[in-house]
Amino acid sequence: MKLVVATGNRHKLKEIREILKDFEVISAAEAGFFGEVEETGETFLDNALLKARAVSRATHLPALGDDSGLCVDGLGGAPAVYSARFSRMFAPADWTAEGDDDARNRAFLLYKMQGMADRSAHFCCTLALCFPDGRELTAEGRTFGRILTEERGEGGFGYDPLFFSDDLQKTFGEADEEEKNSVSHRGRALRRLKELL
Ligand code: ITT
Repeated sequence: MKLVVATGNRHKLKEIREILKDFEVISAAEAGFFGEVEETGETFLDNALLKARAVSRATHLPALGDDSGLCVDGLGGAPAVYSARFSRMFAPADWTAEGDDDARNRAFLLYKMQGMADRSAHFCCTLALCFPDGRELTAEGRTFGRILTEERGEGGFGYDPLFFSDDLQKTFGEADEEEKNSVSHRGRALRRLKELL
């Protein structure tokens, strides 16, 4: 089965390709989609559906949307759907940090969690697979752990170097791709979706 991944995030695309080895997975650009989908939803499910529907409609192919994020108990579940935009949306004007969005988000998370004793957190991934004929499948995966006080490991992306996995007993930044995919929110959601298919 051929499907388009409705993401602009190359790390997500790589993980999805690795886990859906038995599918023909193409990027949105390879399918001729260069648009931006506005993520106006308030839930992972809303945003996953927005992305998948837009790309399926435009390309006339089955499209997979992935909306995911980190939920920190001590922050009331934040940043959740705002994970990618965390520092851009919520950092005060006098807060500064170096690096790309991922590095700045990690630095802002550490800043927000200074002195916090409860560091438990989970990643959530909601997938929506939308077909050109209007059929839709959705699946969710979670993975639990805690947020360290400093980064460990160079692998992965986003918050991975700060997320100490309960399952792996190391950070996702220290894990290799196969280890991360075997327990990650995205791996779990994709395996559930395959069962549904
Ligand atoms: P698309 O919307 O184009 O798919 P995005 O990166 O904007 O790309 P999201 O809106 O779903 O995607 O935001 C996901 C953010 O959550 C991502 O940028 C990371 O900060 C974080 N995140 C999600 N999955 C992650 C993972 O496996 N490891 C580390 N951080 C992750």
